[in-house]
Amino acid sequence: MKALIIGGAGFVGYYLTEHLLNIGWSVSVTKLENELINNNAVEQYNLNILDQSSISDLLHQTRPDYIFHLAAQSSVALSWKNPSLTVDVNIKGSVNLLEAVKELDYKPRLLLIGSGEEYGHILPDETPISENNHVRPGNIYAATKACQNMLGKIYADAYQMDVIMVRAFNHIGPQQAPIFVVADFCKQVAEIEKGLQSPVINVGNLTVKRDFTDVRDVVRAYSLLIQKGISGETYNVGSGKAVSIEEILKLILSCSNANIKVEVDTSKLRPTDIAIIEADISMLQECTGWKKQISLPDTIIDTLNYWRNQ
Ligand code: A2R
Repeated sequence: MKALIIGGAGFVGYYLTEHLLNIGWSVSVTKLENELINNNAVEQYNLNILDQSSISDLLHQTRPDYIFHLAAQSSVALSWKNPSLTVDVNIKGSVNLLEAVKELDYKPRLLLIGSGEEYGHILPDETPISENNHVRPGNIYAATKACQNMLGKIYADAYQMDVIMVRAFNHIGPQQAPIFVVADFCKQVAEIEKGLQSPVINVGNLTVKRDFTDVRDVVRAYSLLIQKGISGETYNVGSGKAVSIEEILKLILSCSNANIKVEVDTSKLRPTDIAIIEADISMLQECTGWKKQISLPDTIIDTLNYWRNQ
C-alpha cells in the first residue's frame, strides 16, 4: 500500500509514519520547508497546503492509495491570536487538498483529521458523546475543524469521493509539546528532579475530566479507519473513558521520588472549561475492532522518561 501523510513532521505524523512502515506500507510524507524529518525510510516532500497546484503536482507524482491529512494549525491558543492563519490552513488548506484529489483520474481514500473540540459545549446528558451529536464549537480552532468535517462530507456526497473523517480526542505521549497538560506536568516533574525548577508543580483546573489516548493507539485507529471506514462517515477516536486531570497528576507524581508541592497557577485556568469530555467510540470499534493497547500509566511513564532524557 502507498500512503501519503500530509503534515508528517508534527507530533502525530512521527508516530503514524513509524506505524505504517511497521505494517509494511510504503510511506511518503510532506513537511513545511523549514521542518526536519529524520527518517531515510520515507520519501519526503516540501509542501504548503495553501498552494493547491503544488498539492496536485505531488499527487500526480506519488499516486498514493491512502492520504492522511494531518497538516493543520493545531493550537487552540494560537487560533485566538491568529484566526486568519487558522482559517486559511485548516479550511482553505483542506479545500485545496479536496479539490486536488477531486481532479485525479483515480480515487484514493482520504482521512481528514478533526477534533473532539468540534463538539464544544457538551451538555451533561450528552456524555459519552457520539458522532451524531450537535457540534457547538467553543473556539476558532474547533470551528475550523467542524468546517473541515462538513466539507469532507460534502465532497464525499457531491463527487462520490472516498473521504472519511475522524474526531480525535486528547492524545498524549513522548515528544508532545508541553503546551498540552500531560506533557506539561511530566516536563515540570522531570525539571524538578534535575533541580531546574523549585519543587512546586503549577497546575490549572484539576477537576475537569478528559478522554486521553496514547498517540500510538491513535495512529493505529487512523490506519484501520482509512482501510475499513465508510466514505462520508465521521468516527470518534478516543479511549471511551474520561479521567480527571487530578488523577493524571496523581499518576505522574506517583512515578517520582521527589517531594513535590502542587500549586494552582491562575493563568492555566480557562474561563469556559467543560466538566467532562468523553468519547462514545462504538462506531470506531464496530467498524474496525480497534481496542487501546497502551494503558494510561504506561503512557505516563514513557512521557515522563522522555522528559527525563531531554
Ligand atoms: O505549524 P508547524 O510549523 O508545526 O507545522 C505543522 C504543519 N502545517 C502545515 N503543513 C502544510 N501546510 C501548511 N500551511 C501548514 N501549516 C502547518 O502541519 C505541523 O508540522 C503539522 C501538524 O502537526 P502538529 O501541529 O504537531 O499537530 P498533531 O498534534 O500532529 O495533530 C495532527 C492532526 C492535526 O490536524 C490536529 O489539528 C489534529 O490532528 O488533532
